[in-house]
Amino acid sequence: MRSVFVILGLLVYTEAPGSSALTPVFVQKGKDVLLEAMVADVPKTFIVFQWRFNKSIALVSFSPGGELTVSEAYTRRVESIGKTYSVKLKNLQDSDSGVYTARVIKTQGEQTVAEYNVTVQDPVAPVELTVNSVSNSSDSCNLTVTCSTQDSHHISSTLTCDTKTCSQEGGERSKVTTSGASLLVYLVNDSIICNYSNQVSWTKDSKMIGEFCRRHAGSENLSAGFSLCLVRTVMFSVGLIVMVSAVIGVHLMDRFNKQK
Ligand SMILES: *[C@@H]1O[C@H](CO)[C@@H](O)[C@H](O)[C@H]1NC(C)=O
Ligand SMILES: *[C@@H]1O[C@H](CO)[C@@H](O)[C@H](O)[C@H]1NC(C)=O
Ligand SMILES: *[C@@H]1O[C@H](CO)[C@@H](O)[C@H](O)[C@H]1NC(C)=O
Ligand SMILES: *[C@@H]1O[C@H](CO)[C@@H](O)[C@H](O)[C@H]1NC(C)=O
Ligand SMILES: *[C@@H]1O[C@H](CO)[C@@H](O)[C@H](O)[C@H]1NC(C)=O
Ligand SMILES: *[C@@H]1O[C@H](CO)[C@@H](O)[C@H](O)[C@H]1NC(C)=O
Ligand SMILES: CC(=O)N[C@H]1CO[C@H](CO)[C@@H](O)[C@@H]1O
Repeated sequence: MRSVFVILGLLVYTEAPGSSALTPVFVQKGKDVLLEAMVADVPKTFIVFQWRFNKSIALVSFSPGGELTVSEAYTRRVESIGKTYSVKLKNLQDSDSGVYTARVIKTQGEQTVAEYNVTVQDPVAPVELTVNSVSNSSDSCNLTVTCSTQDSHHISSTLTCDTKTCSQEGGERSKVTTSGASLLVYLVNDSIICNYSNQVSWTKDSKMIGEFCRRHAGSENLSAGFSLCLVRTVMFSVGLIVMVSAVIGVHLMDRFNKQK
């Protein structure tokens, strides 16, 4: 009889953690995180409602009356949100990365009601996109660019332009760093863009291709060329009209004088 009880207890215990999914949450270092208890799941009668870190470390406990007890290690870092059993953990540091679990302890066992996998990340470092080399001719222009991050990651890419469009050799270039940030170099319209990002932040740098390949792609180039041509035509026409008018004027004046 006793062994049946133990087996049942084990069943309840092993089944409970699977009852709620582990939700991934990314937080920027120094910011706060809201740990929401799925309040609808909280049974009416329980002994204690508890938030734990990495299964073993207690953060806070709520009594059925809603009374809050904050563990010593978390004093002034935890705030309860209304009467919902949800808590806000403030000023997160790297050591706060881990699994946060809300558990309801009842006379007949424990139940997990919410579970979060919190990852604390630093914002990504600034990036700089540099043009390493330009080779151009009358009908093509090639560029090699390198994107460097201030934390020493690099990625290079080669661009080939004909008189109308530019393309990136091998398509978009990307790289994922060991800390999980991704570095991406890609072409949009007539700019080459480098984007360094993680789950909490991103930085970018970009260059207009037109700065390096004058005759080639670049939305200004063709329209600029066109407007330059227009200006020349207008100026030439105005000049011609002035000259013709002058000639006619002189001629008319001459005739007028002769008639006199
Ligand atoms: C919490 O668990 C994570 C892995 O889930 C581990 O990386 C981290 O060091 C643990 N933190 C503490 C304080 O135990
Ligand atoms: C929590 O998320 C981090 C980052 O995505 C991952 O590396 C880790 O394996 C996750 N931990 C658990 C227990 O799922
Ligand atoms: C640019 O690259 C293309 C393809 O690799 C090549 O055909 C072209 O000659 C190059 N142009 C210049 C100016 O180097
Ligand atoms: C190629 O680049 C050089 C240096 O930037 C520039 O002086 C030259 O005019 C360019 N040639 C063409 C055909 O665009
Ligand atoms: C690219 O050009 C199109 C058309 O001019 C514009 O609508 C779009 O916003 C541009 N994209 C970017 C990323 O600048
Ligand atoms: C850079 O990448 C991040 C993450 O993918 C994205 O949210 C952001 O809009 C991108 N920035 C630019 C300028 O494309
Ligand atoms: C080569 C190229 O893309 N040229 C652009 C120059 O400007 C015109 C008018 O704005 C654009 O239509 C072209 O795409």
